[in-house]
Amino acid sequence: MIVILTGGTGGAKLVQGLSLEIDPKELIIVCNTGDDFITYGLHVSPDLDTITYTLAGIHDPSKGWGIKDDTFTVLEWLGKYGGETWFRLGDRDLATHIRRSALMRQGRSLSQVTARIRKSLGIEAVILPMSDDRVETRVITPRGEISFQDFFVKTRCADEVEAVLFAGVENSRPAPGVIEAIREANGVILCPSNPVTSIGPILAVPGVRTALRESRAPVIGVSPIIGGAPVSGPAHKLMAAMGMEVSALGVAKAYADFLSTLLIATEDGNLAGGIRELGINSSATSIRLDSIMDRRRVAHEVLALL
Ligand code: FO1
Repeated sequence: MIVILTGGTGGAKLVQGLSLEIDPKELIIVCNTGDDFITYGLHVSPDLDTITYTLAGIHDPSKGWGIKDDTFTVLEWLGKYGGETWFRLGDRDLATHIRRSALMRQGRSLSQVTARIRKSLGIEAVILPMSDDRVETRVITPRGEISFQDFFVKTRCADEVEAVLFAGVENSRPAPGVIEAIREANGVILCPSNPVTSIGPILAVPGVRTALRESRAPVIGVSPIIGGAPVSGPAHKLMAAMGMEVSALGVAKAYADFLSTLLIATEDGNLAGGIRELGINSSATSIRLDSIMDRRRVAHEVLALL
């Protein structure tokens, strides 16, 4: 059994490759929920949904989020009534949010609802939120504290970042099954997701980091940084704001207390010595995940390292 820790868009590419290289029944995927927010009274869980849609084969590969061929009629009409439209919720995607929110209002937990949705879509891999408790990633900017979606989507990462915090994390508990999965795993994989806002919140849930440190299974990471620049998204801005070096070495340092091996880009091969000094092995290869073939190949290499 393999446990995968992931965020949304970047991580989903490796998750897709892994699901094609190994029996999906052997995968337990733990997703970041720090990006979750409420809009129009609906609970939006972007990373859970990106992983779910990817494994169901209904994701939109061009946008990296949402459902392929979705339409935006409801959003258009909300706009006509003066509603906010900066967060592009598609019509089909809205069905997920309506169903999730209705079940949660009836008292179901986020992990129970996530299980129902993935089973409805025929997904065999287990998908778990990092926590059933509300943890909210907040970005501290010169104009004040804003939500992650406000930073990421509404203002397109334009704000200067002073710090990032995970509101509510201290009192959160790992979702049922998360710690047990890490303890019993034959291997743990950290996707090439943003170390601050995708993997960071998962590691901040009390008990998760300790379980990784104590795990007897190898923990393999794939670097989200190639040659000093993130493969996608604002990782550089967020890592720099948190005092991290924006490189595969910086990523290795962030995970140094539990990582066995970091898969890095061929062009970052010169960082292997520094990573080695942290007590972490590294393996340099092409880690771009653009095509399905790339995703399968990198997944295969990660599984071989395990
Ligand atoms: N990302 C955007 O850049 N613009 C959007 O309008 C947008 C809508 C959206 C709707 C549903 C969903 O599940 C995700 C959505 N995302 C959108 C992606 C998402 O918010 C981010 O990629 C993640 O939070 C970062 O992992």
